[in-house]
Amino acid sequence: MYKLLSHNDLDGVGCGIVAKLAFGDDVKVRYNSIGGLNREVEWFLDNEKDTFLFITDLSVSEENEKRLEAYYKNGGKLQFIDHHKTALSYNDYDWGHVVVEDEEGKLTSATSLLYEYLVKHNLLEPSDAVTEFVELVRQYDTWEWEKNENEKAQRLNALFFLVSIDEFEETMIKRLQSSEHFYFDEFEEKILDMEDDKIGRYIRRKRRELVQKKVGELYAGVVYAESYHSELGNQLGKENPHLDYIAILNIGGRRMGFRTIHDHIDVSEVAARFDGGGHAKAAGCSMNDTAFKLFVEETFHLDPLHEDSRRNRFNVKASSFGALYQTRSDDIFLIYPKDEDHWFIQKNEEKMEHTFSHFQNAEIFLKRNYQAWLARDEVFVKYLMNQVKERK
Ligand SMILES: [Mn+2]
Repeated sequence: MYKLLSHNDLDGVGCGIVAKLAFGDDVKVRYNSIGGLNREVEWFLDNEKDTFLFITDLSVSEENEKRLEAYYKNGGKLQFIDHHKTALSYNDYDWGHVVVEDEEGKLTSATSLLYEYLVKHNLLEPSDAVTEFVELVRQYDTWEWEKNENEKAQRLNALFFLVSIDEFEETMIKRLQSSEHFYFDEFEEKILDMEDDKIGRYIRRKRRELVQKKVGELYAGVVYAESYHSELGNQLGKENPHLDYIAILNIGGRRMGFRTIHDHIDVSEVAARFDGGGHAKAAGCSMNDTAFKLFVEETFHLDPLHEDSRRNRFNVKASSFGALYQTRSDDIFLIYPKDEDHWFIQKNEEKMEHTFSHFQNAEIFLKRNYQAWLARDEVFVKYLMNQVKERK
């Protein structure tokens, strides 16, 4: 008999799927949250003998680590497989196999490592369909899909969240056993398209609710949302590069998330200010009193950011004729170049003293200090006509 203890995300469940392809009914699989794994390991060590234990995609507590080593030394069968940097010390054990990057420099995932292990030990016959599935899981788990624009990997994860784990597992196993290539069926494509539309509509609505607030030295975009935090944070971040990060408030859950698209910003540091944590690009925290005051009380009265005009033909960013911006207090700004490396801003006909080396820097200055937005073509044309009149 085999037992697999794995994570309850796509990569963790990918391990369960490959294990069941290899062992069929001879493997018992349990998916765990990060916290739940230790109880499962304790239960296993207390109760099960003669079972080969796999642990994938998660680390155990120090105490369980010692107990597992003792179990192994006593003849217990055990294999630990992971791809997290924090687990590299498990390679000191005979039963530990941790690889972050393979020989070709490709980032690994738990599913890709377990698949490789099973094939190498002749426990599973490789096939194109399984190889394709494993690669999608790997790309999703390592964020490589974003760089490669591999939408299929993102859709596989979306599908994973749309159905139950049991249903996902069962469907995928059947498909991988019976098909030459991995695919989504017609019904899945349909619900995934519907999900995409739904996310798109949600983001368009949330875009109009975004407020701007300087918190400490950084500029935050603040928005309330209960769903689709990754997609929302990514999209709002890209549309507002003048903001250092996006703070997403979930009042019902009394939690907040932080997302950034910028390499020079580490939002785990921002979250740490409020006793939270996470990764450089995505982090979160519970909403404590300080966070509530800064992000809720002090932003509630603010007007949302106005969107830039989207379909202009004449008033376009970085134009050598100048780009016109307006504000809620009816100020008019023109960003225009003297030459390639010198950009100026004119505020209501008067040139401001700052000089900028790029158009982008001038725009960031305007948006941070005045919350200005790119005016519509009509406003621009009217502005130019007035200019001509005045010159006559
Ligand atoms: Mn993983």
